[in-house]
Amino acid sequence: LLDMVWYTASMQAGSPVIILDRHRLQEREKPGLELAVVSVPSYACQRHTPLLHHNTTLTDALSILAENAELSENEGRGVAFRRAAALLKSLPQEVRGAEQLRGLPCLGEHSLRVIKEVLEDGVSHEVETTTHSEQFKAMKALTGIFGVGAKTADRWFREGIHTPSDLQRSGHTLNRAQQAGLQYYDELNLPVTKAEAVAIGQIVERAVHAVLPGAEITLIGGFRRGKQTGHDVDFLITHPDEGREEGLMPKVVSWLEAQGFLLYQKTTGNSYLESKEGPARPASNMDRFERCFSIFRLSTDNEGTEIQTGLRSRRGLRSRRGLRSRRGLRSRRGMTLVVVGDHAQKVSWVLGHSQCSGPRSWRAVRVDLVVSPYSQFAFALLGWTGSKLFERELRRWAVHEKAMTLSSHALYDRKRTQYLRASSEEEIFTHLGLEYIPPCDRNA
Ligand code: DCT
Ligand code: MG
Repeated sequence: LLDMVWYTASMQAGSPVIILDRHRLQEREKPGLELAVVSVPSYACQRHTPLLHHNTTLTDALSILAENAELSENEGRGVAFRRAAALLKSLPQEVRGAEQLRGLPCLGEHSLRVIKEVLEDGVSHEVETTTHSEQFKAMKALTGIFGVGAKTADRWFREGIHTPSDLQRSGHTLNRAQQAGLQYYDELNLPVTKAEAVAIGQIVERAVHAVLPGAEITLIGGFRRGKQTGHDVDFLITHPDEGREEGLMPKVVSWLEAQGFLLYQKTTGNSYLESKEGPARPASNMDRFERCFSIFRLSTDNEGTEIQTGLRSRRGLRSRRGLRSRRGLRSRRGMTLVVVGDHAQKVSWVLGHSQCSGPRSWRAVRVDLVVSPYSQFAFALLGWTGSKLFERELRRWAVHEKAMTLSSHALYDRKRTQYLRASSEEEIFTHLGLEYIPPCDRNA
């Protein structure tokens, strides 16, 4: 029985499926505990979804179709594939036959068809066609440029632009984010490792503590869920004395820029005001925290934990090489130096990507910084830990099952017409009537 970790208790359509939970089975071995059976709930925020699971072949196939739907701006279809994939990720055993899926929630007709095909033939025709499609490849390549969304990519694709190189040749006017996205394209599409995230965390901590001692910095996003790589690094910053965090970001950004750590940054101010916001769900799921989208210049030199600052190396370059002009200067090692950055007095010197002829001692990394008032910290932490689908499911659960509105700022109870305060994620799960799911099990 212990080997039968999960099974469908009833083959009758519509009846709840019973699974034996592996964790609880282990618990059962402790004397005095009853064998526990649990049903597979339909909201991802009711389930434990670990990072490593047993159905990657199936979830990879569904994720490609989800991505294609999202790139085609078919959000509903994308979410349907993501929900189906998330359900499979939460199962404690590999699915070997479609009959095992009978009665499980979240599996729409289309997803089931794809799953059956993969189980029977090893591949799905639709997935194969998608991955080989010129449009899908081009849309992935173009939206892989920082600052380029599906709408813009689609417009360019229709003009015959399929790759970043095509875009470079096209002579299109690009905004500042897109210029940086193109300049650091290859690096920004390389996964960021946990070690790099930790190194950036040390820099962020130095910057934040330099301008606001006592502030707290938390690594959020995928790394908080236990991922070993990510597409960016996300940090949440707060201060126990509410109000001290106001206007923090411009000071942090100035410190980082002065030290030469930023290749690009765009800061937006905090526009959330509970009294004005009202309980209604914001039009967009985007939160209104003070936020900085940036590209960091991370040293890859082996200098132990000491990170070389950009300023030091820049000063060194200038003085050693006697650089006078600011554009297109040739260094002694034959590398071309290119100037980036907004402020003439805070110019960052970087080795031109295409002209670089020798090894470089740093890489570009996408970093998101978010500042939250202390009283909203638990909501911000929950909202920024992800996964995206887990967050979506939490908000859906709140609205449909609890008549509540959840955002990264607050939780509002529509029946009691009041905000529900919380100082920890656990309290928010309790308000929502949900079992607490730790970050490592939010990988839906
Ligand atoms: N988020 C969300 N909805 C979005 C975008 C983001 O709820 N539309 C939340 C969930 C994750 C968090 O913000 C950080 O976003 P990302 O960095 O995009 O996600 P990630 O899980 O950290 O993924 P990666 O590891 O690739 O960075
Ligand atoms: Mg992230």
